[in-house]
Amino acid sequence: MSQFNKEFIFGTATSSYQVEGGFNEGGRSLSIWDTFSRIPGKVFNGDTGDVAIDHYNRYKDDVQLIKELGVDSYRFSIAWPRIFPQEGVYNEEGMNFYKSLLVELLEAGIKPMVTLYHWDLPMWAYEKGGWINRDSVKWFLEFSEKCFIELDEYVDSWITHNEPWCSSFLSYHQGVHAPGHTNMEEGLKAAHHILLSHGEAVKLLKEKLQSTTPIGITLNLTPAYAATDSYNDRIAVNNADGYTNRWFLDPIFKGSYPLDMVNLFSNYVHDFDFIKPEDLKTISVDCDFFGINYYSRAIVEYAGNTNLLYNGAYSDYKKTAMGWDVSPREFKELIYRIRQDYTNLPIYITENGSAYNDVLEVDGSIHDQERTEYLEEHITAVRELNDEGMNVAGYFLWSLFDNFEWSFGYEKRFGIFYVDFETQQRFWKDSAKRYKEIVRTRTV
Ligand code: IFM
Repeated sequence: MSQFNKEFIFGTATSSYQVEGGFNEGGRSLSIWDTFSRIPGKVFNGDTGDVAIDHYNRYKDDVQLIKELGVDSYRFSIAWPRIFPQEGVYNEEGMNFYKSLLVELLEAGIKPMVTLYHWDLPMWAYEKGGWINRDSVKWFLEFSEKCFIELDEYVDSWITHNEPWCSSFLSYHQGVHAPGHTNMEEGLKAAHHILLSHGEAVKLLKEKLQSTTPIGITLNLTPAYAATDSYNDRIAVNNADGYTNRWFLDPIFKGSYPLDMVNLFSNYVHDFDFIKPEDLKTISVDCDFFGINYYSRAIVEYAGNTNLLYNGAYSDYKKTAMGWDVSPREFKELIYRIRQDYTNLPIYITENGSAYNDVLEVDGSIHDQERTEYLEEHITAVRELNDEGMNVAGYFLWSLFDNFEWSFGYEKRFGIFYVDFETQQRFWKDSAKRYKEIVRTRTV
């Protein structure tokens, strides 16, 4: 049985809005998620991130848990409204929170991987048009520059954006995430400005600030498979892949948008003038690594009555509590494809994990066998990929804790630590114990 080498990074991940709470503490202003979660019907059970798992106040104890878990690295994100509660108004107290967290991690021997944007756009930015306003690139740069200047010395690697597909299409086209708009043109503009802000932030760190800290972007990629071999289902799979994966991979790695999708989108979008001539050069700037979040494959079939001509189709795979297929084989196929079609950069799996309906036993144990199997299967896939020379440099389990799962509120538990949301007590699930063993022995 082969082992992970000493350089391989095992980590775990969270994001600011999902764990911090302290929504009105330390000079933080409101984000789009504070507002969206208060709109009846947008989030399951009316849950909000006001308190979340109170990581803002409990971060020291949480870092001790990460240390006990034994992982090499911890990935977290910075809440933009803590740093710039209003346009152009810097909040030192907010920055000090992240400095303290970083110092705590470093003292515990844990490498910090820091994401700049994991969806908590300040309301002041939203009120000026949010990501559909090209000025969002300027606002994001002001925020990034301050974070780079203040925090770069503590940070092991930077991620500009987490899952631009979610912060653009899911948020501005499908309306499932904040701010809840349902307009395809807005989705495309948001995606473009988010990608552009990524490219500009990378240039800022490397060229203006002359930093050598590695920086990259994280995409959520969902390999799509056709329900049948029919010609119609082949169109469906092409479009699903274009909308979910290629619309982001192509500009980042090839410096162009896929023309088949431009063609399809042009049925619904008036003009593409928001894409300026130099933008794609900026978006395809050289990075140091590529982050992939992988959860599941998708099976799709032709649906002539939909804008993109596809719908999700039936699959007989076993499912997580999100209804997502457990699909480690397709995970490997995705990485082969990235290597063949897109990049040789080191890949970090910046998220991978599963939600299940956990039961807290009276003795404080949680026997989450399905999650344990899920992580074993996916980490085995990573090891096999590396045995085949695919250069996966690290794996971050999502998530460290049960937390605010966006429109599902606290209903879906992704953590390897169970959180009692009433008492804020943390409990080791069996999956956390198993992950600890995998990390310690560097074998699955
Ligand atoms: O919880 C989310 C995370 O914020 C982004 N990636 C997917 C996770 C599970 O849905």
